[in-house]
Amino acid sequence: MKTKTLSIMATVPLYIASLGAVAWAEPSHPLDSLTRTEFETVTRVLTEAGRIDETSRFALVHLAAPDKKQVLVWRPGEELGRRAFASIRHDRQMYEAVVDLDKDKVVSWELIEGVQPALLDSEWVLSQQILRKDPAWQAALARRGLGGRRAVFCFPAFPGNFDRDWDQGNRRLGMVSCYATGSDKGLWGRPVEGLLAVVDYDEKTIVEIIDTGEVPVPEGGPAVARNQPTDMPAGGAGGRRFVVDGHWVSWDRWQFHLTIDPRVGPVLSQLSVSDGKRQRPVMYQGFASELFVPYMDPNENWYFRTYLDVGEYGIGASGTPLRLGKDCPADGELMGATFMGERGKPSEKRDLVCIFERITGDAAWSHYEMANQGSSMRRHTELVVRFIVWLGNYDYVLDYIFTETGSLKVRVGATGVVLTKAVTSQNMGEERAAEESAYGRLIAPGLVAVNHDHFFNFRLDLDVDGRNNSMVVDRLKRVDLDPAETGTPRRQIWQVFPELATNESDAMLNVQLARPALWRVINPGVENAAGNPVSFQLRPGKTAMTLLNDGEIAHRRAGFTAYHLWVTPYRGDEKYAAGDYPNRHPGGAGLPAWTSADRSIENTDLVLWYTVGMHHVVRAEDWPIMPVVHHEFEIRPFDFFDYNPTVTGENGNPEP
Ligand SMILES: [Cu+2]
Repeated sequence: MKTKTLSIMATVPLYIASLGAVAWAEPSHPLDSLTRTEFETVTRVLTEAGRIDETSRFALVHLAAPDKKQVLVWRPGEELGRRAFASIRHDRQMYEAVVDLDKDKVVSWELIEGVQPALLDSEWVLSQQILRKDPAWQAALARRGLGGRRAVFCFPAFPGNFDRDWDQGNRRLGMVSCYATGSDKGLWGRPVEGLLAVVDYDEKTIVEIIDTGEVPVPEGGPAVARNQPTDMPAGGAGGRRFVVDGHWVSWDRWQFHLTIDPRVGPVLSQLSVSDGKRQRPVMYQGFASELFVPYMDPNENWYFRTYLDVGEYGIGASGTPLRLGKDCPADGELMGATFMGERGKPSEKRDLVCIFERITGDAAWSHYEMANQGSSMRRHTELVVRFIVWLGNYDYVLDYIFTETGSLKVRVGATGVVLTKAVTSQNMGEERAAEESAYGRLIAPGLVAVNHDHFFNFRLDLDVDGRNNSMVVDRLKRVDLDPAETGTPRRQIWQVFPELATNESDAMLNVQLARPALWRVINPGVENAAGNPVSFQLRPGKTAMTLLNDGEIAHRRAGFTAYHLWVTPYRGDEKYAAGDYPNRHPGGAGLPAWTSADRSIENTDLVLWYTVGMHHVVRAEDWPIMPVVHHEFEIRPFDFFDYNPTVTGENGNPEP
């Protein structure tokens, strides 16, 4: 392989070899998560500086990572430059602070006007309390034969922004709806339909009760939560081949840094692959930047359900604790995280991520050679970083999967309990059934599961053999031929026509079966043995396109769903596809705003934003618990290696 630019390969040292045993408590790399002591320092420094008091609420606290340039040249033993970012609600306003953890100093404190943080833990509690002491609400429950000893459990959700009277003034509002408890049938099949409270968390009052009439609480479905999980035996290749050392994970050719962020969940950084003696960078960072789940029912109790789960609720801190041998194979390894509590006290959440190796039973490749009647086959083995988040009723299994063939697959599994609406119809043969199920499907007596979408956006900061990359769209197009010219009777073929995306608008792309294209991030300065620029391809899998457009305010709030792929020049402060504060935002933030300048994306540091979509028309078999529906995409080497990286033996690669 020929290298045109100077020693890019030397920029990724093998940390694992150099660090030895890393104590969890002490950060040892600039991207390591904040430790308990560091969280405590944030609270102390901001308190001593007079910025916060006991009424302040921490909405988000995480590492303020050093500049990417500094991280890339950092070497073990050098200063880490530890800083924390904190987003704080104080006196009904939002502030952003940066605290220097080495110097115990407030670096910045800024008022951010007109924005709202994600849901605070205390607002869960308040949702119950505000309703419980409101006589009008209790009367509405009593009319339904509920309340008192027939208890309900209530869930807060955010109301979006629909330009209603109470959308003005940036009030801290939630929409609270309830489910009847006291049955062994499971909570989510027993909605208290037609009753909703708009609550003001600052005033601790109900702004409005939306009561569209009583619907009997359905009997619900069989409870599933108490089913014992079945055992998951060891999945490895006999003897564990992966190493977890502090935040660093290495397996086969792969090496990466792994942390768990309270907002986005797992963050994979500085991913690289070994190739002979070189360690070659592939991606600087990747994580789930937003999740949009709009429901498709215009009813007064349902229209606002257009959730932006990452920005409005946060998925990292809602990770399910995983169990070895139950939620992942027995020979996996678990990783936890420390998060800041809203009152400034950190707490540890254990076992949020499971790292494991598995032999899938698939073939990595296979061939039968006719000439010598020999067959060769390579088993497919992969390393999985698993994170499972529960968001009320729904659960998502998020797997980052590394393969020996050099690919990173991102797999999202939707599961859990679908959101249902109580109706009077018990069967589709009944008079009102068609009308009552117009926006969903009757999946059990008295229960309609409402149609909805899931759109998962991933921020993928690829650095293919270094930072200077370009985006190439290889378009496959039919070419009509003239037999008189070619001298053969063939009249049609397809050829590959590469197009360089020079600006952001060239890289707003959709998956289209009728207009096939390869999306590749190339390094124009590095060639493989055949003289082609090295690249990684983003290969979409099953996905869906939104059916909404800018005529709908909920769509404008999730403007990133307008395209499957966006490509932007790297900016450290552009992290979330729907913007920093999507909660109650009127729309247009994030990708649509950043790309409006149509910046250059040629031969520069690129960030890819890819959205995996799913239209969910619920079926009976999704009840009472939904079998996992997987959606997946792959980032795979394309002319990055000189040949199949799993070919062993005389070509010099290690034996499996
Ligand atoms: Cu769904």
